[in-house]
Amino acid sequence: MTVMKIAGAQLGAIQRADSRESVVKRMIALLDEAASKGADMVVYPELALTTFFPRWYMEDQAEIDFWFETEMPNAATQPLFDRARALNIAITFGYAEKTPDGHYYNTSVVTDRQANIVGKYRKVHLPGHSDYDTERAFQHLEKRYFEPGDLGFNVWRNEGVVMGMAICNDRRWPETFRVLGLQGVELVTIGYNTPAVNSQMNTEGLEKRLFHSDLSLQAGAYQNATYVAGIAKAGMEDGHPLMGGSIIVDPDGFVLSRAVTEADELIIAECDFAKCAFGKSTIFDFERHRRIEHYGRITSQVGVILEV
Ligand code: CDT
Repeated sequence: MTVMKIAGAQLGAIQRADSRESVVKRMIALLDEAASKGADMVVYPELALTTFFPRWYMEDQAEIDFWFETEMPNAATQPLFDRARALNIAITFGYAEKTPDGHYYNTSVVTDRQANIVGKYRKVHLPGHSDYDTERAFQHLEKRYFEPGDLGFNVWRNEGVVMGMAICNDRRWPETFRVLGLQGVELVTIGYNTPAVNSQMNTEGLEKRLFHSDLSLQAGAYQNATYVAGIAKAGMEDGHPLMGGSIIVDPDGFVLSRAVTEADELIIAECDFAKCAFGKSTIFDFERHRRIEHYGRITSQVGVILEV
């Protein structure tokens, strides 16, 4: 039975001019803090190395490529991997990936405690739009800069725990968690960059945004009897506010640890993965209770078909 101390390393704002090297220094400071608190694993946000660049409309491919990593680890991130290995701490973080054959993904990787990359995930649910949208208060151009992930939702047995990854908007889709749940997932790590305001509804406040994040993460944890770590990049970034609200959730859906700032902040929770077994063998024993004969629409239909 595995018990791990899981830390969430919320990052405060990263400005457009901030270098990868300066961000990695902040990530290492949080890693050192996590080590001092006995953490076994640290979870960082989506697109952790740079500002949330999809808020900026760009046409020049060279300008776009600046935000992407062509290898991982690379010169800027090697110190993070080196420190994680020295501290014997597993890590997971997100970055923009450009593949050797020219594909662009919103990606995350997870390492073991020796800093070997053992898993990679490419974001499936890309929110936002592809072209400049004059109706929005600000842009969210993930559909412009990324392709939908081609790897699916996978799990890895890492350090004795069945781990899966998802990224930001994925957390709002129950399909994400269920596909991982069907592979016995015990820890889902999810980095995010969520604007604190809705670009299409200026009356929607922070309270509702935080509630929807909690609701999604807690429901995903409970309904699949898994721990979930949802970790933000937060704060006033390039003049645009990102919400905080990083949480670690247990398999009953309860929040074990919550960030209280919108800055660099470490949260930590002891996770006893034996606690996943009860829900997985009772109310969410999928083998006994799921009725797939009634779920066909989930994979055969995308949008709503109104038949009444
Ligand atoms: N990064 C990311 O996926 N953010 C989205 C914003 C949705 S509004 C276009 C999220 O779901 O938090």
